[in-house]
Amino acid sequence: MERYYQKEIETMPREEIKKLQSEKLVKQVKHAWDNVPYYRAKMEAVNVTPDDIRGIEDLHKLPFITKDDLRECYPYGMLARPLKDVVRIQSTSGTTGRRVVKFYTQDDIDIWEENCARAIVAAGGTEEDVVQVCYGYGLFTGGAGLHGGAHKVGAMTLPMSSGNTDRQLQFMEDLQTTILACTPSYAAYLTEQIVERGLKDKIHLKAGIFGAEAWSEEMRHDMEDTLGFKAYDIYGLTELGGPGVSFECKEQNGMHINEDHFLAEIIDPNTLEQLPNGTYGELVFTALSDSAFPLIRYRTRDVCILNDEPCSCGRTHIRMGKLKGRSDDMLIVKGVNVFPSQIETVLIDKGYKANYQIVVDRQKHSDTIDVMVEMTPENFSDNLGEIEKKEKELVAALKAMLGILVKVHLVAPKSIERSEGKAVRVIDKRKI
Ligand code: DLL
Repeated sequence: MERYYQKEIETMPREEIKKLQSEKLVKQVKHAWDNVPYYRAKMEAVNVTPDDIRGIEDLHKLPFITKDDLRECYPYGMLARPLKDVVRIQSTSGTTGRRVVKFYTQDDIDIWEENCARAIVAAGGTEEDVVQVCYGYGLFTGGAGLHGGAHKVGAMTLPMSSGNTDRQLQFMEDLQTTILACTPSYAAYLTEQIVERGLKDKIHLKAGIFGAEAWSEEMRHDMEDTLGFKAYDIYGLTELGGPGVSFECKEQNGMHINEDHFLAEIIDPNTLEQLPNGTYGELVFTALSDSAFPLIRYRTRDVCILNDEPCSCGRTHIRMGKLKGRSDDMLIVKGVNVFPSQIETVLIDKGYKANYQIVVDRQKHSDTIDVMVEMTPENFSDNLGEIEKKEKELVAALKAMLGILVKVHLVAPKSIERSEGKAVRVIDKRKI
């Protein structure tokens, strides 16, 4: 029987979900208007007041919030509660400009952890489980979110944080970890190490909860086939609290959005018009419950599709498809849109692993794209003729997928640096 963390909410009829969202939206808009002068000014600029918002059908009238707004408001400009009510912050790494700081009241944290608990239960987790959390702890939301979620489920939680692979594997074996939570690139590295060190029979994993970066279906199957467990996707972003905005169920076919807390839209990033479900576009979220940091129509830059068809797991919350990438991760090479995930799909399909790096450059006014791909121990060769043949095969497959010619360089196994957190897949020298 399918297990739920909050069955009543997770299986609520759609009409009721919409009604709940409408009620919460009206309150949230008023809360932001009353307490965030910056947001009030944004609403006034488009001649909208809280009285104009009577339900989710009026959402389109509201202005968007972007990362630039958050940077402008740094650090306290979006805070909607007095500091005495705030108990925590988490933050982005801030590699591209000012950091984003997200504030939480205790209620905000409880809801966030419950969202993560829903994800763990949907992946089969119970109080019998041993959950090894190797997302980074600290300012990054991954560690804290899954840690809090695992506690709420009542599972035994291993607060490992990322890195120190020897220790990760030792604990995984000794304490018989059943659920692994980390980025998919670190999961792939751990999988590789488990095989290499001959530990497969000593590992008891039944599920993985992997997110924080894009990963392909092929990568999922590769890990699942190697370790004999189920790998589930989980999505979230710091601005909305962290992981647990959405998560996969046993169907592994899209991530259920926790719609009692998040209202999702897909928009055309150019016209900013709402798009119907089933169309690719930019994901926009309104946080319906966040009290300290109430983001309304926040543009995530993530590109995906929404699916409102019923799911056989019984959850009624809408699903978002695997992310195609971020609109700001999307490379425009020779005028063509290229997502790293498309390249990954081809590589894994052709028997390689997700150990690759894409280098984009510009020479004589023309873009170049080079893909370094690690050979695996199974398809390794040091015969130049054979390497060239394999490279040509990949060039042809990538041309078919992307429509442009890319250069492929097969490199020795283990020569591309492994990541313990989010992997660095793209080096765009045009921006350097
Ligand atoms: O990555 C939160 C998180 C932690 C999610 C652990 C899942 C697991 P940020 O560092 O703020 O927060 O990065 C958010 O990461 O806008 C997406 O572009 C990307 N991302 C997150 N989850 C996924 C996923 C955390 N499942 C940004 N698939 C988001 C693809 C993802 N991309």
